[in-house]
Amino acid sequence: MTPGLRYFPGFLALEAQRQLVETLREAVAEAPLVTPVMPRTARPFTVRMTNLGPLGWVSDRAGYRYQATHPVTGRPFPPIPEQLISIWRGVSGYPHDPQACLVNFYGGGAKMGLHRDGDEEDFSAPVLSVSLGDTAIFRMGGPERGGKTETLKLASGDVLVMGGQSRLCYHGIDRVLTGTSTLLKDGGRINLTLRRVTIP
Ligand code: MD3
Ligand code: FE
Repeated sequence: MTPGLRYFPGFLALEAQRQLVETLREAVAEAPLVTPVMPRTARPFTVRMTNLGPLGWVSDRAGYRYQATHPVTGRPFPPIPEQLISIWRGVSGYPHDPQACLVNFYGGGAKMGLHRDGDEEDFSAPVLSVSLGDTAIFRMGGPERGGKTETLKLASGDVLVMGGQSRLCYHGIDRVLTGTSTLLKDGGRINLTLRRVTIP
């Protein structure tokens, strides 16, 4: 495994997962999921997204960036749930709280191409991911595009921490295995990524 990548399978018990989904339902009612588009081409993502916390990651014709307000409602994003902050404090090993929680929703057929997370200023902070709902095939590569890759199944309740060298490695979601979880009423997968954006 890539140095700096830490995997915690089944980190969240079922009750904790249910509690988080309930909190997310309320947050998404306030800050609805949007279908982002790729810069320049305006090609839509298959993943729908929203954010929690003081900053949110958005993609539109103009580019990728972090901003303080929801791209459709113009309102600030709801706060990052305490449950997530406490996971971050417990496993990130980073002395400052996360500033952004990107919420990715994968419905039928959604995937995410191989990419690097490069829109943050602070690469010394890890990225922490929490998976909920259907299992995903996650692909992890190295620091260069075209290098060798390996896959890992991410199931509901799994936590992944990308620190050190893994922080700038290529990664993506090949596909989601429909019907592998009953956590979400209408199926699908939610991935939450907690991030630091600015230098402390
Ligand atoms: C490895 N999300 O939002 S989470 C993303 O499941 C993203 O929705 C995927 O990639 C998802 O940017 C993967 C696991 C993950 C997140 C960030 C990483 C792996 C990472 C950053 C660097 C290396
Ligand atoms: Fe990513």
